[in-house]
Order: sequence, then structure tokens, then C-alpha cells
Amino acid sequence: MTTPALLPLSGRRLPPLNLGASAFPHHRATLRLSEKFILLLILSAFITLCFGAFFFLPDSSKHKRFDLGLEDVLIPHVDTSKGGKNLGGFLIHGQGHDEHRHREEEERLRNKIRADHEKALEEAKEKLKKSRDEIQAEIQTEKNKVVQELKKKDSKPLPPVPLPNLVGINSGEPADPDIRERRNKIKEMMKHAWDNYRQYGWGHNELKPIARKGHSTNIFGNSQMGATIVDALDTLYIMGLHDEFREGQEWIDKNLDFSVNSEVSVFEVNIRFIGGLLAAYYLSGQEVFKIKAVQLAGKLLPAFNTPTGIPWAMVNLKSGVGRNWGWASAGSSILAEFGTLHMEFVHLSYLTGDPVYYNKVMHIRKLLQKMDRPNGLYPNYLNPRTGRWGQHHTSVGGLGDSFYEYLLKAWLMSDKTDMEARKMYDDAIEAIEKHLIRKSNGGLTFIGEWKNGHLERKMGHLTCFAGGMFALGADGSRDDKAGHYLQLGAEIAHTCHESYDRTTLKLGPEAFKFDGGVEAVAVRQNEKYYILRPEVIETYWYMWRFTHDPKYRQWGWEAAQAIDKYCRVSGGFSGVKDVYSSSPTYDDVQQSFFLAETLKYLYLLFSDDDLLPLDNWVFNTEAHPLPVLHLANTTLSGNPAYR
Ligand code: DMJ
Repeated sequence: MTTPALLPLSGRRLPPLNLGASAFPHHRATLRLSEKFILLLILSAFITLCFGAFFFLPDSSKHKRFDLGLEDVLIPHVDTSKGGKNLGGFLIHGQGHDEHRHREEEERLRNKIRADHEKALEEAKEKLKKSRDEIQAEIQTEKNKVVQELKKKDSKPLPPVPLPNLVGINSGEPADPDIRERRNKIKEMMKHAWDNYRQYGWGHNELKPIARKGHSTNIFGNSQMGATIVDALDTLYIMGLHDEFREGQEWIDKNLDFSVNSEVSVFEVNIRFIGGLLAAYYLSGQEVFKIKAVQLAGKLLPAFNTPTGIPWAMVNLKSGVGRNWGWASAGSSILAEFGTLHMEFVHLSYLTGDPVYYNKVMHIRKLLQKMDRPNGLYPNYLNPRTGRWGQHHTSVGGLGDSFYEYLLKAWLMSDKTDMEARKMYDDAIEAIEKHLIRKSNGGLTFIGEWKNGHLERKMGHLTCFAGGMFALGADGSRDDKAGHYLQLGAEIAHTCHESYDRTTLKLGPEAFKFDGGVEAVAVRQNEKYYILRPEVIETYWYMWRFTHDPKYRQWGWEAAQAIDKYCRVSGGFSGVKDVYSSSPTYDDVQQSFFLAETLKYLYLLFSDDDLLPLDNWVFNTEAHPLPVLHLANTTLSGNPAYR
């Protein structure tokens, strides 16, 4: 046995000492007294050190409870009656045998902890050897597992509901070969729009067909929610594009997730997503669409937490915090936004048996009914904190449009039993006709905008939907004025067709004037664009259904050809910035409503009337067909779980 080299106080290095019996066989007798004394000194210092260590080193037993947290493991049964004593919360058995067992146990646990630490270290080392991509893939797999677990939790089946009579969900094949050819052309345009979105924008909200990449706007928040997929589903379905439909369904099933920190427009999400999902559910019967629609609706509900129950325009899907658009008059919510929830929300209550959705929209209706209306008109702005109107602007175009549409459609959707909605529609339309509808010098009927008691003689492309609405509401109108409203619808259709016909591209501008010598023409440069909007074609289709006048098919065909000629690019379809210019520039956006509405209305225009017949289906404002709920006497009582 060797001892370590010792340093004497002088600092001079001594030779190593071997104190074993055979270490110095010839020198034992020769050790001098001074050397013996030094040895003795060293030995006594060593003994003092050991003695001190025995007394002064920390007592590890005092720390067991905290270091190891193992008291339950070490001595599972605390029974002081059998000779054990409790020392500061830690129980030690008095018997020597027990102490031995205890030490062994402690040792075993220390070894285990050591082994665990080593294992963790090894794992960490292994991780560090992996590439960034491998680590990210592992994190993603873990995340997916959690999402799947959550999905299982959220995907509880909803209560069964008797499905309304679903007639005319396919076919509509026209007998006339020319019409059939036109219909096929529209289907081909849909394929072109979808395939390019599929290739370049898949999962994004919309497509930039020239840059060939995804696109989004603030209405969808900052998330990729596949708006085009959801919006396009029912169009794909009625066109018989079933492979594409299934692709969309698969994406929705696997990827459409609403637990995202994203601030979205309540109105847009309702009409495009909830409307799209509900229509896809009714057409295909696939539960996933219903479940997703209900999950999403749950995320919109916090928007209604305002002092009046009038919802905020935007809501954060994760936090539920809502707010209004900065540009809206005096912090107001917008009539066309909070007034365009009724159809979808009634269907949600019908399908889930939960009245919460129905109550929200009926609350809005009751509140509006109680309010004074300047000249019988509904202003576009309403403050959700005070319950007061903002600026007294009224429009049948942007900011107002679909509120009126949904009053009429609430009545139609209830199998014409919701008379309250019909009355509100009739009253509103009478006031609009009195104050907003005029004839131009050239004899064109137009719908202007009411601004603080003054009529602005300007009509928006959006306003053109009203031709179809007047025709749709003709049957059942007050004082049996069906003929009058059908005529009004025809006049608006004519005016809107003029707004197309008077351009170079034969596509309509965003807004057009009836002032001085100007008739149905855009004046300001920033009103000359066409962004693939559907409203004019929508009106042609309704007029076609109610009159079968071939001119509507002809006008629709002109519009389809112009779109194909001027908006089609190799990467999809794009809006154009100036419909009066012979060399237009593109805005590079393929709007989701082009697939949901524009192409759907065109396809229906060249189909027979037995495809989605209007006695059975009501189209939401994004052209998503929802079935009429044939409910006796009440607005809503179809779901047995609901009564
Ligand atoms: C669509 O999203 C809906 O039709 C909405 O009601 C208003 N406008 C766009 C299309 O122009």
C-alpha cells in the first residue's frame, strides 16, 4: 500500500514513505529520533482529522426527507407503538437490524438515482447528435400525438337529428347540348382554379396565381385555415368532382384546427367556414364537417360577450378576446356582419340540440326590433357597448347588404313560418325603395347610398345581389306585390349588366355612378377593379330560375367568357385592376368566393332547375346551400333533443 506524497512545511519534497512491515527491512533500527518525532506528528494529525470528520461532517439523515423525498418508500408503515421513533418527521426504527435494512435501502435508491441521471445524460447526448430536422420531426410527432388525443376528446358524436328532406343534390344535366357544353366549360374553370390552388396554395387561405404561392388577408387572421378548401367543397360536390372533394375532406379532417392564436372576422368565418362546412355536411352526410362546424362556432361565441350582446367584428380564436374594426364609426359593429349569422346559427342549434346559437341571433333580432330607425332605415353602424347607432349611413351594398338578405332567408329557411323575419324584411325593403332606389336620367334603376339624409347616386358591385333578393322575396310579399318585386329584380339585373357592358373587358367595376352625364360607369380610379365577385351572376341566376328568360343565360355566358379571357392565368384566376383598360394588370389574388360563389352560380345557371331547387334549399350569403327546415308553426323545433 502506498501513501500519497506529503509536503513538509518547509516545502522540500520528501521521498515517498512506505509504512508497511517490509518497507525498510534494513533501516528500521537506523531511524533517528527527530525522524520518529516527525512521523508521530504526522500520524497524530491524521488521527485528529479522522476524528473531526466523524463529528463535523453533515448528518445526511437530516436531509433525507428533502433530498430524496423517499420517506414513504423507505419506511412505508409508520407505527411508533412498535419501537420506532419519529425524528423530525422522518421515522427511524430502533432495532439494529432495521437500521441495516434502512442503509441498504438507501444505498439502493442512491444507485437508482445515479443510474437514472446517467441514463438522462446519455439520452441528452444522443439528442445532441441528431440533426435539427430530426429533432423537429420528433417534436412534431409528439405534438401530433397530443392533437390526436384532443381530437378524440372533441369528436364526441352529436345527438342524432332527423335530417331535412335533401332533394336535388346532384345532376341537373341540361338536355340542350349547347347549354351542356357551357356547363362543362364552367366545370373546367373550376378544375383550373382548384388544381392550381392545390398545387401552389394548398392549406393557405387563398392563392396568388401569378406568384404561385399562398395568400391571406386579415379577415382570416394569421393562420393557414384552408379557406379556399372549405369554401369550395360544395361546388366540387355538385359538379361531381368527387376526388377533389375527398382531398378537401381529408385535409379538413387532419389539419383544420381552430385552437390557434389568431384574430378572425366573425362574419367571414361564419359565412365561409361554418356555412361551407354545414353545406358540405348536408350534401355528403360526412360527420366530420358537422363536428368541425360546431367546434368553430364554439370559438366564435365569446365575440358575443359585449354589454349589449351585439358581437364584436373580430375575435381571437384562442383567447376569445373580441374587438371592432378600427375604421368603423365610433367603435361600432357592422350591420352586415352581426346581421349575417342567423341562417348558420339556427342550423347549428338544429343539429346540436343546443339553443345557445339560436338564442344569440334571436337576441340581436329583438334588440334591433326595439330600436328607432331614422326614416325606417337601418344604419350600417351600431355600438355594441352603448347599443346606439353610429353614423346614419344606410347601404344595400357593403356594410348593409346581407343583413336584409338574411331577414328574407330566415323566413324562407323556416319553411315560411318565421313571420317576424318576413315582416322586418318587408318593412326594410319598403323604406329602401322609398329613400334609396331611383331611376337615372337614362332610365336605369339603381340603388344609391344614404348618408346623413343625403342620397349618394353611386351603386356598388356588391349591391347588385339585390336584384336576386327582390326576385326571391317576390313570392309572399306584402299586398301581393310579387309582380312589382320581380320587375324590380329585373331592372337591377339590367342596370348591373349595363355596368359590365360599358367596360372594355365586359367585367363590372367595384362601384359605378349615376351623376350628371355618367350612367353605370366608375369614375374614380380606385373603383375600377374587378376581383372575381359573384353578385351580378348571382342575380342572373335567380332571375333565370324565376323567369326562364334566356337573356340571363346569355349575360351569364358573356361574364364567364370575359373572366376566362381576362382573369385566367396559367396559375389560376386573378382579379384585374382596371376593367376599362385594354391591357389590364392583375391583382394576383384568387379569392375563395370565386370558387364558392361565382363558379357555383354560373354552373347552376347552365343546369336544370332540379339541381338544388329553391323550394328545398336556401343559399347563405357565400352561396352555401342549407336545407329548408320544414318545421311546423315555430322557427325552430326540429331537433327532438331541443324541445
Ligand atoms: C362574399 O364573401 C359574400 O357574398 C359576402 O356577402 C359579400 N361579398 C363577398 C363576395 O363579393
